[in-house]
Amino acid sequence: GQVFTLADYKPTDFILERIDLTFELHPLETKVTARSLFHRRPGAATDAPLILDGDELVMTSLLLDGIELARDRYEETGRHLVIDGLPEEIAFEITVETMLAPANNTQLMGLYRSNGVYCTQCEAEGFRRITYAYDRPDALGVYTVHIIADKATCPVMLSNGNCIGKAGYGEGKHFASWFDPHPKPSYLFALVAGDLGVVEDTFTTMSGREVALKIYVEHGKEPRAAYAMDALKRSMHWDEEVFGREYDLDIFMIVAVSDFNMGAMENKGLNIFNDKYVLADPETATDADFANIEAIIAHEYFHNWTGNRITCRDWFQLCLKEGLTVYRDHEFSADQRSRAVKRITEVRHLKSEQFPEDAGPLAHPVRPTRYKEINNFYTSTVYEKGSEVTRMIATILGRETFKQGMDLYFERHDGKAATIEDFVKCFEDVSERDLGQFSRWYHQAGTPLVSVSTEYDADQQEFSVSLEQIVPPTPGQARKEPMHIPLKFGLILPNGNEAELDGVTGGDVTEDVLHLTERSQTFTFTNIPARPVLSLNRGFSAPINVDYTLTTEDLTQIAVHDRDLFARWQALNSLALPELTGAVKALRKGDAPTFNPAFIAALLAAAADEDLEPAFRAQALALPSESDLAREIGANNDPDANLVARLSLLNAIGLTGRKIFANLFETMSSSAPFKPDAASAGKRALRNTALTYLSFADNDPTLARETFDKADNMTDLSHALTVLAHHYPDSAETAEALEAFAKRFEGNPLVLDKWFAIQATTPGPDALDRVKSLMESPRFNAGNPNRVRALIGTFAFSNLSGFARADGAGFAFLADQVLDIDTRNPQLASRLLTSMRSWRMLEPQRAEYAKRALAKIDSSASLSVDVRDIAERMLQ
Ligand code: B3K
Ligand code: ZN
Repeated sequence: GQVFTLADYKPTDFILERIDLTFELHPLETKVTARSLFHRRPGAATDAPLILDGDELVMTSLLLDGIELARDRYEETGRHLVIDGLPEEIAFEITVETMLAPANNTQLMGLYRSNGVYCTQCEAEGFRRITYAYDRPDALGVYTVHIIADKATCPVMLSNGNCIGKAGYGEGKHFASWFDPHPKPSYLFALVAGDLGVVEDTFTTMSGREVALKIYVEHGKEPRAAYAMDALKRSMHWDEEVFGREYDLDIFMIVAVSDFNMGAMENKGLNIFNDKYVLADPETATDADFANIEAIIAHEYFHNWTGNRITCRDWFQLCLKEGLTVYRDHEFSADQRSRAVKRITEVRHLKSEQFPEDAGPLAHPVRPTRYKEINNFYTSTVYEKGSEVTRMIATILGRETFKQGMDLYFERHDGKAATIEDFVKCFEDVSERDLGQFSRWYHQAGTPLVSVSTEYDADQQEFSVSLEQIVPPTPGQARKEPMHIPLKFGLILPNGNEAELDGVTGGDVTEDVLHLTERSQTFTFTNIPARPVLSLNRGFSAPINVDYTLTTEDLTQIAVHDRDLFARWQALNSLALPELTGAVKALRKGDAPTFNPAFIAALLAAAADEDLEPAFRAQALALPSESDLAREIGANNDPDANLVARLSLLNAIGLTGRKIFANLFETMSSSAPFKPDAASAGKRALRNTALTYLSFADNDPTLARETFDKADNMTDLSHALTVLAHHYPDSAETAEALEAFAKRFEGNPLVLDKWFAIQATTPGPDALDRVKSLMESPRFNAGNPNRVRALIGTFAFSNLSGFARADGAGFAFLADQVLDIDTRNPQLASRLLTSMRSWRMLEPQRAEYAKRALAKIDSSASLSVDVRDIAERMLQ
């Protein structure tokens, strides 16, 4: 397959000025006429041909300045349209007419139909499935779009920018014209046409302009868009307050569709969303759904500045818009909710998704330098680690200077396509700091490991911290240079107070940040009156692994006294991990696991501590996941032992803390009407966690069943169903509850997705048969990505013991599914396949089965580029 490399970047030979698109919509015969105005770039070769991108296009006509082009002037190569003999200096117009069949477009890239609605997805390279074009982010043009469609089936016709006209058009048809004044790359183009309901509101910007806000949903679902609308207005306000960014068109639209390959898309002025991230009400959405909707609405809106106004020069720079925009949405949610709890959920997510990616065959730098299929690089490394890198810049520079750097970035690059170097330069210029070493975070893959040891000299009253960093080898990068790692820290004295920092030698310390820049470095702090406990990487200031063996007493000191709540959670987590790994060791030797009562006591103390917010206590009680445990063990993993170890610890905690949990279950309940805010959600989370522990302690489904019957919101209902399905899979209570749930929500696909996901995550080897029989159920729909992800994706990504079962049947199943789905939707298939990214960490027998499944895929002759790329890298 073809490899694209950063080093090969070259500007286009021609400059696109504007493009006029006319769509005559029809499910099987949509005619697209694209008229583009180009001129030769000054300095480009005078005989250079115009080379436009295309993918599976049927071209029915090609004109140059309105005149049909002779057959010997152009060539269609399958992926390109090459036109020769174009003018040297004057601008010229190319008119391409193509025929599309949106109803047959199962890839969901380009123009397709979802539930009768025409919609588009162009990022990264979908526009070339609509017409021949410069389908690359550095080709910015001004778009005018005309849509012609049936009045009856498409009363709504939308595109980017502002609507400049709408009228009847022949029999039974009408047209609408849209003009977007902001030059944009093709990936931000969008079109929607169909019969949709709309929710409307307005927002007045900081300079007093009124913006019309519209959210389009299926008829009847309008009330479920209210929360998304509220989140949108809060996002618009926040971006003005915090980043000084104002919206720039008269209208902002969101359309929810039910068939979508990802979460949402930031098309200029016309965001298109997976309806999962728009629709919510207490009866059908969980607190997690509400939080996701808020975050994704914000994320796509924030792209208007970080992505759309300033876009990427090429796709290697993807993190320029994604990492930065994730950072912005994280900060937004932190301001809307509890900052510490938000940070804990982010870090949990980072560790369970990005860390395994960075430690396995798919590891790649935040800014990659080569790809075969760009869609395979919309990864948690580019997004989440990219966000962490931005966060570290803010940590190193401090809030104020970071803000100045952002302002400079907006000023310098507005309306342009930029690179990571451009971005970093802005922060260097405002801070006068050299960020050269820091930039290695963009270029070196792998999670750094920092080993820590400390020493206290009572006579000298000196405390020294020795740090050593190792960046592990990753595919294509055997040797790494030392990174600049900013570590927030504090020294906690025996009385629980923080030591005042007086002097330090051995390295750079700015306020509460210690800058590790050498491979190994010792920082010595003077005038420390008593042996302190080092609290390191507060707030997870750097995305690293830390090897630092603290005693239970020291960790408990942090867990109880740290003024950084995140660090308290982190300490509890560090206490839990050795309990789990110890239990795994015991189980694999055939012994019964035992647990340290001091850990359980510390955990229960946090659970019962009424000074702590409920959401934090729920997070503390949520033990490290099976995937965290697998990573901690590193090699030769037995997922069954990992599962049992974790269940045993839950059981021990449940038994010891039975009273506390019973009490929390009572006191955290509320008779007030449901509110989705963070404080109410925190109480529900703590109460539901208590239910989980109680059901462990009592080994009885009654309480879960009662909770299920009484629940008046989806958070409680789906949690109770999860407890029933996971802990009592074969009980009558569970069977009845599953049936009742499905019957009640038969007409609501998003809720049925939960029903599938809950059953797909029932632990243990039986899960596979369950998944297979659910696929046979009439409720399953292989054509809907949300449904496929809910059942097959959740099984493969989130059910480690079920998926990686000892006989390899889970892997074989996934291979067959990937091969089948790949024939319709390569992006969905390749994403599912990444669930096997940690296969080398399994014990040899399972790893062998995983390898066979991958080899089976790899040996298939008719793979998409997407799946082939993942399979190959996974086997390398
Ligand atoms: N930019 C889109 C993702 C496009 C994915 C293309 N395979 C959504 C987002 O990150 O906001
Ligand atoms: Zn994004």
